[in-house]
Amino acid sequence: MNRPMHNRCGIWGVWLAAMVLCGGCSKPAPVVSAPQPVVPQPLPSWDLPPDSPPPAIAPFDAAAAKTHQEAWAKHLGVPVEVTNSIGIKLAFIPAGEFQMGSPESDSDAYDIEKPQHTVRITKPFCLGVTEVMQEQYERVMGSNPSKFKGAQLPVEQVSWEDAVEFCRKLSELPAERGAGRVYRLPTEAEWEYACRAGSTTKWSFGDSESSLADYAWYDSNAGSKTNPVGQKKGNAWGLYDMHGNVWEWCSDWWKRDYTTTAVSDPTGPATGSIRVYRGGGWLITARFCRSADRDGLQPLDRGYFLGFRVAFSSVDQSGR
Ligand SMILES: [Ca+2]
Repeated sequence: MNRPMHNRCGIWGVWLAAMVLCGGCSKPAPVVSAPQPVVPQPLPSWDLPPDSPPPAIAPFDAAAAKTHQEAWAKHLGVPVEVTNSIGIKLAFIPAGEFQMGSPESDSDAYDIEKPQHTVRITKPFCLGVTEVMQEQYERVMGSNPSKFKGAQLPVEQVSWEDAVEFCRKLSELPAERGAGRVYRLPTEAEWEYACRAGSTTKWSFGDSESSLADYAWYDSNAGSKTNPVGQKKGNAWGLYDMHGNVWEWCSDWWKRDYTTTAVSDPTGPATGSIRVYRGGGWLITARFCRSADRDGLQPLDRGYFLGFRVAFSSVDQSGR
């Protein structure tokens, strides 16, 4: 196993080292700076066709999340949930806006989650309702690198490069080409937007850790292993295991500091040496399973805590 490089160091680095996943933290501890005031930088008004549904602008509750999802799917002539040719289910995620990162008021948040800033997702997309399962990975790639074996367990010990190659090969399957679905990893912003589903709390269901076991496999209930995907409660957009089970690669290069400026459809830095992963996992505490939690590893690193889910940009079948 390659040695993970991580970006939060401190407790996390020491803890990972204790798990024998890491020979120690090779990056210097981050310099803790005084919180900077967030200066609101509004985006221009939404420029949507007159017949478009309203964007899903957080905060909104679970009922409104479903309403936004269904209205946009109907508008574009696509299903709210689609099952692809190898059984991967993907949920439609509408266009919208949210506050990315953590507020200063969250005592669990790290500096790398700040400043909280406005992010607009202008392009609807579809996101796997679960992490990619081992049976799906093996069908496409012809191999299964996972430490914990099981057809419906999430694949792990996959590098970022492996995950991207899976997306490429999946996109080339005749049925997927015919459907016009080009798979990719979600951007970090898409991932958090989809995870929050309108929520502004630490986790998508609220701020109380006492409910996390209903939604996530983490150190308190996972039994020191991964668990079959989709067994816990989903979020308002029908996504499962966004908190816990395995961490999930995102497409972005790592950037330590967020912008204070509102941004549309951010894709991360143009270059870098570390890729982002999100969502917490089976071996970690609740704090690291929060919606805004983030970290990164080198693109060829692998770990039995790290998998992925796939996305594709929404295919408009409305003829517009
Ligand atoms: Ca997960």
